[in-house]
Amino acid sequence: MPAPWWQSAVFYQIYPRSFAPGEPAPTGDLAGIAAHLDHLSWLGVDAMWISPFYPSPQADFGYDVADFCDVDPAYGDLATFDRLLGACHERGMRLLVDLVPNHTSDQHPWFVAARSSRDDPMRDWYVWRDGTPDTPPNNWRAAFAPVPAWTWDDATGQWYLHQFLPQQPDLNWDNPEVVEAMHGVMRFWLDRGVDGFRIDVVHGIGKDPGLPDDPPEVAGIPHATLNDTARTHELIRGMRKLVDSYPGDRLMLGEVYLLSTELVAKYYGDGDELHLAFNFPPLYTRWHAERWRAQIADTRHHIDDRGAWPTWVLSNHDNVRHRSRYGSEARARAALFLLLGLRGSPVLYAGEELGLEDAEVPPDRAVDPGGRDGCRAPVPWTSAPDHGWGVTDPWLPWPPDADTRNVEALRADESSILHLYRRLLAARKASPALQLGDIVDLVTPTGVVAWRRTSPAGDRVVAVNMSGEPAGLDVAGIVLVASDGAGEGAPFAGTLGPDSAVLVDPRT
Ligand code: TEU
Repeated sequence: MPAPWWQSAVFYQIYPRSFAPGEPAPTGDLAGIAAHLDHLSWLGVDAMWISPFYPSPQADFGYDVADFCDVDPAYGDLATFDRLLGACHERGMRLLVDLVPNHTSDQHPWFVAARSSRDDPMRDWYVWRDGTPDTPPNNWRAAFAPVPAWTWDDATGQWYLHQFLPQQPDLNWDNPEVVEAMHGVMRFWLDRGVDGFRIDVVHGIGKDPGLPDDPPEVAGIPHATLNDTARTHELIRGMRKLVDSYPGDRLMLGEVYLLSTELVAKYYGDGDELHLAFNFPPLYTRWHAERWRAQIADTRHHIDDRGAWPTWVLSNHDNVRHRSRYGSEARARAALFLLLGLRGSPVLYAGEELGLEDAEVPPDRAVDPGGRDGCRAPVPWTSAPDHGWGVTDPWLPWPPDADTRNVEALRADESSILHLYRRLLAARKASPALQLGDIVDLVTPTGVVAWRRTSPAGDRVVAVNMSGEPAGLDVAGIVLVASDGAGEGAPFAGTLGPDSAVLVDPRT
């Protein structure tokens, strides 16, 4: 059987508010995405996932959903969505929407009804507990601020659970009506033709029925990073059955925000839960060869060895961009060889192909309750003062150096990081070894990680020098892509510069 499309695909995340507006505006929208599909085709990505664009009060910028089956007027409407999906498919690109099953907005009609009275038929769609206003039902902490994951509802005299903001009450997946309603949401988008879902905090949906306290040594960290119960696996299997009943290899790419690859791996089930899961420990690994070697081994041991397919991600809308974390463009360039060279499906975050750093957001411009504004700065498309947005002052400040670091300027410069992204994406697409091949570690000097990807169609060797010194490397072959662009097409000279990487065709 040929491998499903999502194993060889390169994914690209779009944060719709920050990508591009269709008409001049301070926030991006779906028409803006449709207008920039040329950029994605030119770059060579295969699939996109779009962060939430549903009607929302925007307390968590769309992750507080007030209607799962519509488009917020700020982003367009369902007809715009259908046009965007059609345009993606015409170009051979796939599209995932972001499913947010763990919680709704407190403005969602379900919660409005649930909150209206203890006797409301929807009361049990959420997690309520008795008590007194001074003592929450357990010690669970909410995300974003050091506050309880429970809010007291004075009118009805009970606590409700929210692993995130008080404006994001958790759904009660123990109620079969909730399961049916969320399956209905999935069918709504699958029937429209989406290629699958990125699933927000999917490990959060089942709750331990006893709601036990988190152990004291971890009680200070958000419960959302700890919630891990057997019940969730059952619920994911139910979602998987539904998704697999559709033709065309529809995909469930789950966000399992548990900071251990061993725990993440369990959410693949026995091939009957998530098709793919985000694995965040590598994202939190610093630029250090031995640490990366350990992460690569851990991923192989826990994910590949159970017959599952890994994913690799270094930036997203929740974390400081890796260009900023790693501290130099040279490292950001070399890091791409990890993303596209390791075995698994890479997920890129819009703007990383420009080498964008996080924006500096002054306190009076800060809007995110989780302090994540910097990585959500608008994508600069041109060198003009409005950077292609039609307004000079979008919802967040521009990222640094937007007058030179933008799509227009970097496309005109073949030595830019943008062209490096394009070359390495093309080299990956041309290589069955890089897309689907096995992976074998190579022995390397300190400071370097290197591996061989194997395939009957021809092997590939990838080497990344994470040290500040040049490193000698016993690899023979032709350099296909180099992170600094040097020596491409020529035999590998045997030395890798500091903070740099190469892709080599080892046939001599
Ligand atoms: O993120 C889940 C999550 O655990 C993160 O919020 C994480 O705790 C935080 O970003 C660390 O800085 C998902 C979405 O990706 C995020 O944008 C949402 O805010 C969150 O769920 C709630 O829906």
